[in-house]
Amino acid sequence: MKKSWLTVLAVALVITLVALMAGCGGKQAQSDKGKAGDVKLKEEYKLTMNVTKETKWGQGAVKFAELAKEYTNGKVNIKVYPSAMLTGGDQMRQVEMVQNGSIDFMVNSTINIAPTIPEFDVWGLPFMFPDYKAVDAAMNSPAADKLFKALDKYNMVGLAWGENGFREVTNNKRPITSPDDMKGLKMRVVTPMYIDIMRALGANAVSMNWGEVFTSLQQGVIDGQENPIVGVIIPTKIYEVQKFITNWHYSYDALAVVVNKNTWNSFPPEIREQLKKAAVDAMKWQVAESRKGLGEGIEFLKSKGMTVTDLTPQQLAAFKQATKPVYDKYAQKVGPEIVKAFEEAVAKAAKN
Ligand code: X2X
Repeated sequence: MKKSWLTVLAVALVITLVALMAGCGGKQAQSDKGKAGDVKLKEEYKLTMNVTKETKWGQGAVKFAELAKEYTNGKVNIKVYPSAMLTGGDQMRQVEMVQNGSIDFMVNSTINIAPTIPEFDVWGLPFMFPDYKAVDAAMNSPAADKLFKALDKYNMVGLAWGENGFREVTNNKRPITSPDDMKGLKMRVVTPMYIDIMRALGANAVSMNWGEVFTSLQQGVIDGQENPIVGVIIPTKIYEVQKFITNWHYSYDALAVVVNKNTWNSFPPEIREQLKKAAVDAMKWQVAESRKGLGEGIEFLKSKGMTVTDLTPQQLAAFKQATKPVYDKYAQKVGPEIVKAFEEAVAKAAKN
């Protein structure tokens, strides 16, 4: 009698345990399924950028896609579309497409964003940043967050900052050491602020999509262009069609990883966190990469027959002075509060 009671008890215990375990497992499976069900993840998320995957910018975008996949355990699959191919090469339209959700993500230069969101011109204001220290101070300060707040009004979310780099000027006519040397040169630029800068220096500004630049330089339709050395000029072989380069650091070009707000809101918090981390980690790597090998890069350009010109502080001052009215004009468009926050970050960096 005693024995059978014990047996019944043991059997009941086992049944209870099995039921409990099954219950737990069931719940676990259910919650996993629930998550996947809520997410309604797309098979593929589109990411646009203006350049090829060989550029430092392009490598950063590829890295972001890789880390996004890794950190979300394969749930978020981002496909990188280079050379503004989703907008038929129209580099400025990429912003509009991310804004309206036709494209989910972009890793874009602030230059291409500024015509839509004027605040973004703050990065490129002529001679705003003397060096990387000043750039980093601004990038890691609440000043930069103000720009991501501006994105919100345009149905987009900013995830991280990257770097296209300091833009240096190349041309086929002569070495540039003073604003006078710029007179009459047909210079390809992208946006109104850069057109104004080139005009202030006496150059003939031509607005043109990046995709047409190499051939236009080759055919002599334009005399020159401006872009970062390590990030763009070397990987896109601009040295093959340009003879002179001047390191004038006249304008800094940041990159932003941006996502359409509806796409962003469709992700559960856990995935948002993972994607944010993927963007921050990828861009940290990208910024370091785009600063590597400048010395060797300059030697390489020389070996390819380019004349490389460095400027004295006095020579630089002449360019700064000539472009000051453009700085003031676009500081107004950016908005005094953001410009002040950036200037303060730069000033603080100079003191440290
Ligand atoms: O068009 C350019 O010069 C480039 C590649 O730097 C940008 O997209 C801003």
